[in-house]
Amino acid sequence: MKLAEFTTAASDYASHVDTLFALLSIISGAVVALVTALIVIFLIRYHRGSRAPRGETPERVDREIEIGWTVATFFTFLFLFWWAASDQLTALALPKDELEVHVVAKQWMWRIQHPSGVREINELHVPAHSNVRLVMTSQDVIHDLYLPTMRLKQDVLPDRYTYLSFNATKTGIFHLTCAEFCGTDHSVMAGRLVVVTPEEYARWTSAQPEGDDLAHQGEKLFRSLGCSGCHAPGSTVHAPDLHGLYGAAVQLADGRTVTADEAYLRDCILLPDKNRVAGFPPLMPNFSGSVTPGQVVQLVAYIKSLTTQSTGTTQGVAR
Ligand code: HEC
Ligand SMILES: [Cu+2]
Repeated sequence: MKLAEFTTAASDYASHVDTLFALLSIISGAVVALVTALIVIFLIRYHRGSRAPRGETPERVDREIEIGWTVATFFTFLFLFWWAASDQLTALALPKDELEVHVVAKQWMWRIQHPSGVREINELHVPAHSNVRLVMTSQDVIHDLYLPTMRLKQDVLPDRYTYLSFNATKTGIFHLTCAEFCGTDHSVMAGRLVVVTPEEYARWTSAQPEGDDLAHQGEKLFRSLGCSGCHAPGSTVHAPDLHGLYGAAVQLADGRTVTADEAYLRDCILLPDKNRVAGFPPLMPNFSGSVTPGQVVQLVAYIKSLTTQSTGTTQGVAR
């Protein structure tokens, strides 16, 4: 299969962006044409020595023209703003029952981890007609994931999660690049977005050995890093039970109440001082020097699976 053109629109959202772009081009073109035409007309009509009347325009006409064009432009821009904003908001609203794929950027490659545990580098396989959500972080500097055929672009930052959601409507091979100058080899930090049918995707991920998905990898780390020593039921340290934590509201020692989302879980591991849980001794150690971003992804997947276990951790793959 050939790499598709940058200009291919491979999702409904991409088509919306294209429509908006065409509309903006038409409006801009019309304004350029109008201004140019007026310049030329006035140039000819009022050239030196012409007999065109040069008296003052009546005040009423002046005012009407002034109000007319101000109101017209105002509403045109308001309409464009509404149009663009509603498209953008639809793209940002995270769809339900999505396939969550983790992306870790580093100089100069993209590391991808699927919920089934399958990993790939500089290639992102996704099923067509499925809501895909990318959960992205960087291991070093600021990168930016750019999927031109989806008309999507998002900064990928160290120590933070950012997200991109899309639903590919076309199968094929598309561009995937870094759109933020990130060092010497920035220009080679490119890859391929491979959109396959859901059946092919399921076949592709199930080639991975059983029990090696992200959550299981995280569970192993949870033991080897000693987390379980404190967090397991019956440990001598008074540490919170992590079952049912994901998505729940957590009361913090400083009085804040926060929702335990991915960013929160990540912060608990890397920046424990930021979120001390109320009612527990502040004993959660800082793991920022001893775990890689990839391992944090696995730990977070494991902690999430403690809540979503009934539905299984590899759900969302073979849909
Ligand atoms: C020395 C014991 C100890 C170890 C080891 C430890 N923790 Fe903790 N952890 C705690 C305590 C105590 C708290 C609650 C108080 C606080 O926030 O410091 C906590 C809080 C947490 C929270 C927030 C829980 C909540 O209810 O909001 C998470 C998530 C967490 N730990 C994950 C981990 C992970 C992952 C590891 C291994 C990489 C780990 N912990 C290792 C003691 C520990
Ligand atoms: Cu980059």
